[in-house]
Amino acid sequence: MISRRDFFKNAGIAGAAVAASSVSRVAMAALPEPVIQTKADTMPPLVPANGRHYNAVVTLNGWTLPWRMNNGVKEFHLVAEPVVRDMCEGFKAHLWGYNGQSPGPTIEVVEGDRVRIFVTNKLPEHTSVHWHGQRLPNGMDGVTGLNQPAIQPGKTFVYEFVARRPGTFMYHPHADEMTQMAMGMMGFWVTHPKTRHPLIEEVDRDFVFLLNAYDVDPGSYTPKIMTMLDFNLWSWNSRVFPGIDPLVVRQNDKVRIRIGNLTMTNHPIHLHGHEFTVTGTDGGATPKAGRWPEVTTDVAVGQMRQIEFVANEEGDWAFHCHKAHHTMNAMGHEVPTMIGVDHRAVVKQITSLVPEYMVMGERGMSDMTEMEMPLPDNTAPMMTGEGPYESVAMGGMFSMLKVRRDQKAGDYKDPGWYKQPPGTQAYEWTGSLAEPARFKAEGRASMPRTDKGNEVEVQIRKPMGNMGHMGH
Ligand SMILES: [Cu+2]
Repeated sequence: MISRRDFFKNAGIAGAAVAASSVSRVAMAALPEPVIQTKADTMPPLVPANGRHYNAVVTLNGWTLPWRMNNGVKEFHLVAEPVVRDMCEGFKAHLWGYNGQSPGPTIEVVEGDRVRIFVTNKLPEHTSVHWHGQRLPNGMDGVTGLNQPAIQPGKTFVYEFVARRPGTFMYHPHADEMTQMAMGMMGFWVTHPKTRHPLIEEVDRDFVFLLNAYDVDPGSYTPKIMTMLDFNLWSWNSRVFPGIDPLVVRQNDKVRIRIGNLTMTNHPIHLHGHEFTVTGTDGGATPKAGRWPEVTTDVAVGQMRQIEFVANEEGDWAFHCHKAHHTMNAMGHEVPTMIGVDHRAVVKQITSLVPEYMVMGERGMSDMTEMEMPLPDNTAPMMTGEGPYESVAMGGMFSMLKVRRDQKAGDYKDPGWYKQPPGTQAYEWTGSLAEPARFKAEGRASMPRTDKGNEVEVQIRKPMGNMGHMGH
């Protein structure tokens, strides 16, 4: 992560949108110049230069779109276009997104703001933008064919509405959705409350990200858009571990994390070391009576959740999707389970023929971490991530909450690894070991079956005919 000054220096920002005061009246009649981001770094919060003040959010491996104020209207310019996204070191994906990145930039406004969004289509096919969760005039809802004609390639449409409801939202196309979302077109939207809100607390750190998934064959660059469930890259903001930045906070900070799910399956998001409450969804703030402590919350497809907690435990705490397959990167799922199978003899024979041959997973899959098998040119290692002790052996939807006593307010810089105080870390037992006492009874001994009955032979007929592909 880099400083805000570097943000403007390095981000390749194309000028005018940032400094509204220096823009002439002629320029104000024209489109706001689009602001483009070329990097996948987590940008510091974009402190509002005008309009009502708020505590800006931090987009994980992303950024917030600057606006210009035009006669009291906040004007944004989104450009839908093909982008190259660094999904992690050594792995680039050819995606579609907005303003140079996938996901697109986060849009942050204040309740009651009048917002005008110019959307320019630089894709090879038509698109539109749906503002998920917003109260707005029907003609601004963005469903192609239903609410508006499609935005054809090369055309620009204008959406304008008042951000009426404070909360957590997202935007995405409502035109060829299967393709366009599988290609990475989506972005976050936060509407801050105008005044102190009884159900929306002020927080010290406010992180946002979207859950997305891709199917990119190892060695290739473009997602397979026909994939319905068997994706091989489970990402946060189009990044996979170890490419996802940690969420860095100061001890005792009040932290909010907002998550939206635009994949094809649910994700139970799990935080270590702390309990949180779900304080809101894309439907609004959760009434206080409906909040209870959790350490995992399921984010279903098309849902958003905002969780809050006080980060009062120092350390590096894992924060991840609890579906074990979602904390891995590209691999073949057709690998059979080999645990407990000794291949040594076979391997010796095969290696004399095929020197690089290795058996996958006979002691579990963590061997895959150290696997020296050559990877194709453009892919993410399946399980990796060098930790302070050894490899974390993770991928996909995994990151860390880093809580530090001496982290400065507003500083999001990675403080490095946490050093456990002496005597507070699990350690190896080197004394003598007694055999564990095992329960001696036979299975079912507490409720023995008295009547063994007659063995019945069961024949199973699988459905054939037009369902024939199921019976194998
Ligand atoms: Cu998941």
